[in-house]
Amino acid sequence: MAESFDAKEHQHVRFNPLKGEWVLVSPHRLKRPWSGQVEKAAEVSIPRHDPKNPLCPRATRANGKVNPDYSSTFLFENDFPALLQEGAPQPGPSGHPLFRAESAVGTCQVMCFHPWSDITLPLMEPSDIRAVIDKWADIITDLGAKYRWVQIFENKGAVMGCSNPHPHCQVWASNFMPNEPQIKDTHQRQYYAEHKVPLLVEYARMEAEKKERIVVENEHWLAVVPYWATWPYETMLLPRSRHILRLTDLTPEERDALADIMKRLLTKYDNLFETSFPYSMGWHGAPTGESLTEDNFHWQLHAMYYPPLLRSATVKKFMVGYEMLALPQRDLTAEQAAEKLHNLPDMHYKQRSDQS
Ligand code: H2U
Repeated sequence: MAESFDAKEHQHVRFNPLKGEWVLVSPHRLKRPWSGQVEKAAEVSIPRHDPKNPLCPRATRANGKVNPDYSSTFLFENDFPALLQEGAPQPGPSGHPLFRAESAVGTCQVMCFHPWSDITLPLMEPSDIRAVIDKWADIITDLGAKYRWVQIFENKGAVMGCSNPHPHCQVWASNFMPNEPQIKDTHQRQYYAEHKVPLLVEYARMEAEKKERIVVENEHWLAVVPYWATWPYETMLLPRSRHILRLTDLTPEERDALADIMKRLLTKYDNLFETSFPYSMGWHGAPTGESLTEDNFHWQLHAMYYPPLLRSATVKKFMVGYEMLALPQRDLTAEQAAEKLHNLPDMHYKQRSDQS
C-alpha cells in the first residue's frame, strides 16, 4: 500500500493566501547529519547609558540636537531620512512604460522604547511595553492623518543591520502603498469578496481551534508560526477574534494583553538559543491617509516577526540560491517550530541566571 502523507515527513508546497505565494517544505532534510557550528554567541556588554550614543537621553545627535532626559519612550525625526516631506523635485513623465518613476514623499522617525541601552522588550516591565504600544498607536493617528502608509518596524540585532543596540524602532510614512502591504491589500480584498469574512479573522479563528501552531496566547491575542512561514521561527501576532483594522482601534485591555503576549513571545525567542534574538518585525493594518475614508473591511491588524536564526545563536538561514531564484524553502515545519517555541520556559534566561 502507498505510504500516506505526513507533513512532518514528506515534502510539499504550502500556500500563503496573504501574499499569493508558495513555500517549499522539506522536513525529510532534518534527518541529514549536521556538523556545523552550534556555539553560543558571546554576550556583549552594553552600558546602560553612553553619552556618545545618539539614541540615549541627553546625548547629542548627528544633527547637533540634544535629546531630552526622557524617562519612557522618545520619538524624533530621523536625521538621515530615506523619505523627505518636501523639497524634492518630481520625476515627471518618463515617456516609456519600461522606465516608470513616480513621486515618493514621506517622513522617517526613530522611536526609542526605553531610556536604558542595556534593556530589550522582553526584559521590560509590561507597563513599559504598554507605553511603547500607546506610542505606536499615537504615531498611526498623527502620521496616518497625512500618509497612506505608516510602516512601524523594528530591526533588532547587528545581524539584521541594526546600527545601534539601544532599544528602538523606526517609522517610515509614505504617500504611496509599499509593495508588501499592497500585495496583502489585494489578497485580503479578494478573499473577503469570495468568502465574506476577512482572511485573517478567519485564519485566527481556525488557528485558535486547531491549536497546531500556537506559540503563546491570551484572552485577546494569538502568536502563531503561520502555516505558510518561510523563516524558521517566523511568527505572526494577531487579534484572537475581534476584527481590528488598526493599532489605534485597540482598547486599553487589548493593549495590556498585547504587552503581555509580546513579553512572552520575545522571552521564548531569547530562550531558544539563549541569545538576544535578532529579527525584523513590523505592523500591518488597514491603510491610512486618503484611505481612512475608504472601505477597508477586508483588513485585519497583525504583526510579523521575521528572525533569521536557524540552528543556534550564530547559525542563520540565508534566503539565497533556489530561494532567490525560485521560491523559499524550509526544513523544519511550521508546526515543529511552534512546538519548540511553545515548550520553552516563560522565564527569560537572563532572569533565571540572576536567581541562581
Ligand atoms: P537602525 O539601527 O535600526 O538603523 O536605527 C537607528 C536609526 O537612527 C537610523 O535610521 C538614526 C539612523 O538614521 N539616527 C539618527 O537619526 N540620528 C543620529 O544621530 C544617529 C542615528
